[in-house]
Amino acid sequence: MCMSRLLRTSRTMQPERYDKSSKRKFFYSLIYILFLVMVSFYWFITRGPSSHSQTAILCYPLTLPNISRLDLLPERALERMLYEQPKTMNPPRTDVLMVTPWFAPIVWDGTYNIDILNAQFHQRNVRVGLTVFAIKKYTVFLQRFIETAEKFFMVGHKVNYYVFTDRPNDIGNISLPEGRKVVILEVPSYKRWQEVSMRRMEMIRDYSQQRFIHEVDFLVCVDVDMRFSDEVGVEILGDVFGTLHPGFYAASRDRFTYERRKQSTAYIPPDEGDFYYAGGYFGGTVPEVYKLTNYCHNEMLTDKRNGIEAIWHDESYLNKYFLYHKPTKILSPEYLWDNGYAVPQFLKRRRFVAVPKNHNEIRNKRALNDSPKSRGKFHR
Ligand code: 5GW
Ligand code: MN
Repeated sequence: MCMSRLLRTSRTMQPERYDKSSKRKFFYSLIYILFLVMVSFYWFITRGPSSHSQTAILCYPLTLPNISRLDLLPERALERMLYEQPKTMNPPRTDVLMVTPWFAPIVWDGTYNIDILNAQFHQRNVRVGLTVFAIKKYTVFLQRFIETAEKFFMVGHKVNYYVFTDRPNDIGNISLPEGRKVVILEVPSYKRWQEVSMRRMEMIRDYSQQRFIHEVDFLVCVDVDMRFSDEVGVEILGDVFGTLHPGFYAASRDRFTYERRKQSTAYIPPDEGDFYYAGGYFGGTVPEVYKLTNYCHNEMLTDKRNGIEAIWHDESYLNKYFLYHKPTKILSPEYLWDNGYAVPQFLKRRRFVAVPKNHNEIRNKRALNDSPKSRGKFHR
């Protein structure tokens, strides 16, 4: 009697207890699963899908094939080419410096084979942006600049001409063959010519971030008061390059017109300096040009806050940058010449030459009297 009651009660009690604890278990497992889902979701969004796939490979090295990025690199080989053998004991030029102490080549005629370089750059389908500023009256230089560039600049490669101007209506429609085009970028003009020249750094920086990075692989940034008169090709391209100023290739460092006032961020002491680089010709990959222009612009702003402006403006900041961020390639004065200088023996080609300008006509009169620039480039 007692037993049966006990049994009955236990029979009736047990299923009830079982039901309650299973519900609780179910509830706890649900929370546990939810927790797992949340943790993995958090891990996924913070670490990203790239580490996700890597971890999979690391976790299951035996079940998944160990494919790395290195196995997916495209195979590129040159075609058979016939050309003169390079001679270890017979360098192509002995009259000029062909390489810097940090192993950056200096580009001179006769030191490279353009066919090999073209084959390499065609394989990579390289796109080049040529930036040029035509502010105020300097729009007059644009027509000749582009016409001669079409004859000599990166022939056979993809080129975007980026024309920064405050007068987009002054620039007629320029139609170019497939793969080459003119892009007009409307920008403000500054009153002081020093500012016109210096603000190029800021504008190249900003457009590198917004636009150039999506459109081209390399940037070449030059003056507009110029004409191309011989080939300028992919031999100039590299991570970051500067150009030897035609007025200083033979000068000793203490004669360079670096900024010599310690108060300026562009200051370089007389016992430092490799070369005097020209402000009117530099370039490189878009990220490298971004870093360079960002540096130069920020140093200029710091100087402005301190009430000082470097003696040769953007050129001074560029020279400071290249002193402590060595260029990976250097262009010889073949790439930036001025016929006001006597043509020396070693100069086999003049590829990009300054167009003489009537200073009174092209620059405004007031500007002519307020800076060393008015004394002219041959009297530095
Ligand atoms: C105007 C007056 C004096 C100096 C520069 C300018 C000026 C320069 C201008 O009014 N508009 C303009 O677009 N520039 C840009 O800055 C041009 O791209 C020009 O090539 C560059 C550098 O100025 P340059 O070429 O007069 O400097 P230098 O050292 O080659 O004579
Ligand atoms: Mn110029």
